Amino acid sequence: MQNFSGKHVIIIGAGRQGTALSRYLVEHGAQVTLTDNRTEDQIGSLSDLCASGVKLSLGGHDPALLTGADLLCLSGGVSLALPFVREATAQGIKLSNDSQIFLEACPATVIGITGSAGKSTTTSLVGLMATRFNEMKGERFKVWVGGNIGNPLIDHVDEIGEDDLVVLELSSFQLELMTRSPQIAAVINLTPNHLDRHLTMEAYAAAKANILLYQKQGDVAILNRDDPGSWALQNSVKSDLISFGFHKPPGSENGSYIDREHVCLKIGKDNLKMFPLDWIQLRGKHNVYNVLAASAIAASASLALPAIQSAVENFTGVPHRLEFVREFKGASWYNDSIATAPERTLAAIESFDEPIILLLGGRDKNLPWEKLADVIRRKVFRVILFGEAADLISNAIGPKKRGQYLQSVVRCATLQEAVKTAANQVAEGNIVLLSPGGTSYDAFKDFEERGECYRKWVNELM
Ligand code: UMA
Repeated sequence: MQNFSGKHVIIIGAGRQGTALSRYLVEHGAQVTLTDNRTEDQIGSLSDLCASGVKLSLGGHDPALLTGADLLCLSGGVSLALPFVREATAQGIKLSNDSQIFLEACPATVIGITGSAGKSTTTSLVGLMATRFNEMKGERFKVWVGGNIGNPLIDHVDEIGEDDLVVLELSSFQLELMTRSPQIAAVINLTPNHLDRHLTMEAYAAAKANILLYQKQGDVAILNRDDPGSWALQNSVKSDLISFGFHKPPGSENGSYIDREHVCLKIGKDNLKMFPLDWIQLRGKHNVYNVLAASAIAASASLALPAIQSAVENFTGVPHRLEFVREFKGASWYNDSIATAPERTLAAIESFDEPIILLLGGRDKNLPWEKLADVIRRKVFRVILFGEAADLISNAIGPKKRGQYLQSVVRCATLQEAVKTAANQVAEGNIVLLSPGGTSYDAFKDFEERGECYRKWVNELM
């Protein structure tokens, strides 16, 4: 639906996506009602939106709003299983969201990036590669980076020109109901995540597959050869496939890989040495994959090699993702608040060789903890648990076994208490790592607020 004039649109969720979409739709002539479970006291002032003509219906979702509605738009945090959404579907009201409407309206080439982990790092790095390329070309176009990374781009779609380049991070929540795919679409990995929302791995994978399903001939799909979840999506590829992985793509396949300590690219019969691995400034094997992914994506968007090289050399990462906070008591303290699934904590642990004091907890998403618990027993020196999932994780780790590397598991009520406990336990040469494995929603607005609080409390330690 692209002519919104006079259409009755209901938007659920007065967060970043919902407010941005409300502004866009009202400017395009729609009659917009924004509804949220929370009250205005809880959300904060929405007077600017009201002044622009958006109607508010707060403190719940009144089913009467659906009468006469043409379209219902969902924010990422809103489940398709919500009774209000089910009722709309039963009444035949079309569902959409900010990303779908963005892709329908955007005149530029869009690079869409999704995955279970590393989306924001890969999106930011591709954004930097595109920016460097643009600088080298004399800034002839604009680069737009946004989406699930934090800033919905729907607000800016009218400013975007045909020759611009968009790098868009997409979540499974956004993809779940999309029927439009970006011209360049990457699924960088696929491991269990958000199963509290999608319920099954099949449903989660099906949501992710939508990034590929609506591509056309001439588009490009990017998949990870070494990740079974991503690689299994080959059946959904409708376009040219470029892949990435540690080993050279076999036969006639194209993609990025590692050879003799260099990231390389194979396209047809050509093998290009792109840059040495030691240019990568990020820690961990998972970040080497993110760089391989970004290099394959950039190459498929025809970004020149010097731009790719310059971005890799200068990229130091994204806040809350294995972010170095400070040295204290001779130990290095890291903030990996983005790790809201056990798999992500696993990747963080694998990034260090030093003794780790791990701050673990938050809210569980109905994910399995056993694999992480096993690695913790073998590779983590001390664990400090906090938040709602503390008991669950403690049970998964189990009682101390003879000969295990893990020395202690301590339980704290809050993250702040966990930071103080870590400060008492820490010794020179340790790594103190907040990589919680659970979401922040038991105690914080989101993972960013949790990461910012952690950073503040760590910086206050004396
Ligand atoms: N709400 C309702 N009814 C409901 C559920 C929620 O009214 O049944 C309301 C809440 O009261 C709240 C609003 O909806 O006011 C929250 O919506 P939201 O959580 O979608 O918040 P936004 O600020 O719009 O954030 C969303 C993304 N959030 C989610 O997908 C959960 C942000 O990703 C994204 O950065 C932002 O849009 C900009 O695009 C966050 C995230 O955790 C960081 N994403 C997940 C991930 O990366 O794994 C998917």
